[in-house]
Amino acid sequence: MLPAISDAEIQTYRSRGYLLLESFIDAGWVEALSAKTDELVDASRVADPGDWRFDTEPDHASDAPRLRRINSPVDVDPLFETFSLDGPATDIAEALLGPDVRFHHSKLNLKWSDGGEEVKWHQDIAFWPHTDFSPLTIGVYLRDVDEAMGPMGVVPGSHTGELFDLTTPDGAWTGSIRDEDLPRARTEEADHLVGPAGSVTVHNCCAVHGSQPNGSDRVRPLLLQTYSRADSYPLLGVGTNGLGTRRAHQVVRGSAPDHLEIDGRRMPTAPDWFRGSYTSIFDVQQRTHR
Ligand SMILES: O=C(O)CCC(=O)C(=O)O
Repeated sequence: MLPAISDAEIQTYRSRGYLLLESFIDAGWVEALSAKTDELVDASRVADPGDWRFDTEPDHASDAPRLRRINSPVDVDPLFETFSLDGPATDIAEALLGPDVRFHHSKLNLKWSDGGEEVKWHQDIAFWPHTDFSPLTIGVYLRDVDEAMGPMGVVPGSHTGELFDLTTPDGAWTGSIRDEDLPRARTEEADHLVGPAGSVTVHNCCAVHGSQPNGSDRVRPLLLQTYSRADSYPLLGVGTNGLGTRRAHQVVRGSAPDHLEIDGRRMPTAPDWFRGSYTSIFDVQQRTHR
């Protein structure tokens, strides 16, 4: 199969740490994903407060929904599951990371009209440390997105630069780069990625990125899915936004490695125990043949 994106695009991702692929996803997919998103927004009107699927703004109401995010869409509907685990987004991940690719998590950031909240400058790797820096996030705009809508902004080349603390000086987690560090993060150089519905953003886990509030009268749905190389492991199982579901961490292209190299030593990998296959050392040792 031909790679989903060109060699030049792959080189651009490697050197700049991000990509914009305008109008990349075909209209059929965009319409289907968008219709499903509308259905879920309707479901949020009558959902119980605290429904795990929805992250809402404080003034969300049944007659005037204001969603920040739909959590883990792959666990919410099979359409999102196919798109992220064996669809066009997986194809892009394979072109950039392949042949062996692991899925980490997904989310659908709505950024509602008339003031949908900003995402402050940050680097994703601090939220979910991995054993390498291969993780990347692929975003798909489900509507046309312009500058006024708080598009994804990424600082070119920041993926190979300083890794910033996302805490206060006394160590409290803020999830954003400290104000005094922002000049070093060169955020004024950010490229704000706009494009028609179906446009794709890709950013590396170390790239400094963020987005402004949505000042327009249109919602800005951005479907985000994160992948890594299959031999990259999330540390402490953290970072699927608290949802360590069956789908998280699965290998979606190629196969899982049977060995890893750590500190220059080759060691065997363990099965994916989080899938529920672990019983106990007694059980597994007595059950298996030598
Ligand atoms: O939705 C956005 O504009 C940025 C999202 C983001 O950076 C994140 O959720 O980590």
